[in-house]
Amino acid sequence: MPVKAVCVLNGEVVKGTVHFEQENPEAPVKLTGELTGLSKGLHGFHVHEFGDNTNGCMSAGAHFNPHGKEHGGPTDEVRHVGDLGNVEAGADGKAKIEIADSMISLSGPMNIIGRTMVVHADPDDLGKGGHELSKTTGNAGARSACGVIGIAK
Ligand SMILES: [Cu+2]
Ligand SMILES: [Zn+2]
Repeated sequence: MPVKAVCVLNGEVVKGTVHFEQENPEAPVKLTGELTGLSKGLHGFHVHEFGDNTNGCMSAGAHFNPHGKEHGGPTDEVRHVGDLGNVEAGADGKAKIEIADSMISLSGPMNIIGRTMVVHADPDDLGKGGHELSKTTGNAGARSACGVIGIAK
C-alpha cells in the first residue's frame, strides 16, 4: 500500500509545501511541491535528523545520517540519507520540486516521517566545494525555511 507524507515549510520569507509518496517500501520516494520567496538559483534541500522546531530550524539538528557517512549529493554512493541536493528557484523566487530518491523511505529504518525538511539560503556544493563545511553540510548556509514531515491522508 502506498504511504503518503506532507511537509509545510515555514520561514520568515520562504514558504512552501512538499508532498511525499512511496508506492511500496522498496520503491523510491517521490517528492512534489513548490517553494516561494527564494532568491534566484540553487538552494540546498535536506532532511535533517530531528522533528524538533522548538528553536526554529536550528533545533532540527544535522542532516539525517544513520550510516555515519560524509555529506554528498543525491546520486553519490557516499552521502547522508537526508542529502536531497538542491532545488532551483527562478527569477520569480519559485522552485518547483520534482525529486525521486531511493535512499529515503516512508517506513523502516530510513523513515523520514517525524524529521525536518530544510531549504537553505545558499547552494549545496554536494561535498565537492573544498570548503571546510563541504563534507558536513555542503556549505549551504542559513536555514531559510523548515517544517516537520508528517503522515498524510
Ligand atoms: Cu540542510
Ligand atoms: Zn548532508
